[in-house]
Amino acid sequence: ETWRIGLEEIEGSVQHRYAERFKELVEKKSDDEINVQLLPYGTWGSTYSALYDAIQGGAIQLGFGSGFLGGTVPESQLLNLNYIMPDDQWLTAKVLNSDAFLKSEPWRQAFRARDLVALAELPEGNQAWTANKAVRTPADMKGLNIRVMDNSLLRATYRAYGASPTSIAYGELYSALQQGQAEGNIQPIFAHEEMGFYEVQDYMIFAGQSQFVATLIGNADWYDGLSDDQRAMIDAVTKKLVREGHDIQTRFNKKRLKAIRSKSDIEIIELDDAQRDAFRELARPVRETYIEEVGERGEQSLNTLLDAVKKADGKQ
Ligand code: 6CS
Repeated sequence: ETWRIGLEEIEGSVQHRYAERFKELVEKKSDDEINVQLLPYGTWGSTYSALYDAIQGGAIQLGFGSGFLGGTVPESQLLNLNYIMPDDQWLTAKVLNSDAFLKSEPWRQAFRARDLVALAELPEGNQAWTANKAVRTPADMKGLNIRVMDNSLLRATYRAYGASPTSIAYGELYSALQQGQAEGNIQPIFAHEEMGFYEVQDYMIFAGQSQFVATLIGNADWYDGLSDDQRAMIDAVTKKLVREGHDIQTRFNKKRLKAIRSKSDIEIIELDDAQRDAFRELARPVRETYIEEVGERGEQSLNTLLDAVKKADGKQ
């Protein structure tokens, strides 16, 4: 039996390392009855919607869905809202993978309604902005042609900051930045490095707005057709990979930040709390936009997440 897993990222990425570990664990636990095949970005077609379509249709059993998944599962845009998760990245990984959120009815149904199951959430690290100018305040972002993933909530968020967001495919982003079709970018550090984006940007800004989060999705019919033992195995593997996934992203992002610092003279700007608060305030009403655009199941998903965050924060 072969399970294929489609990745939104290239070899050497956080998704790829996670998938390698998923493969190792599944093959070992199944005594090699299951063979897991990794399909990195570029091997399954050129647009993310082709990947999600293939998973929905069952041609590919498993894969990752992040910012672009909003077109397929609108509720998933929840994971793109800014300033809703704790600053503590490990706490975020735990909350997103808790039964209270991941197995909650609204979240489950959002994926089921599109013939998908959400098996795990993979936070891939804090995202940094890059731009060809220094950004410290919303005024600095005014009119900035910043590239966002194709996701209406991200567009709404960056419009709220005053920017002019534009959506460009991941594979076309390097040349778009180089040629000035986009003046800014938003990525976790490892991606700024491995895709070379930092080479064509002058400033890197840490505003603490959100981690990059991808959902490990599976085809619902495929999942329902598995044996109970196989489903329990997936559960055990994804549970184990919550900690490992966090460790992978931490290691990758630390190392790649060092590499960026040593290979370039990009200027790194850390916003202080007051500067972050200015963006935090502007991001707040976008929660309402999410509810308006996505509807009741979106509102329930947001409330479930905010509840889970509050409980986890209180227990810290
Ligand atoms: O910005 C993007 O389009 C892509 N960035 C990362 C880090 N992963 C996949 C995503 O689609």
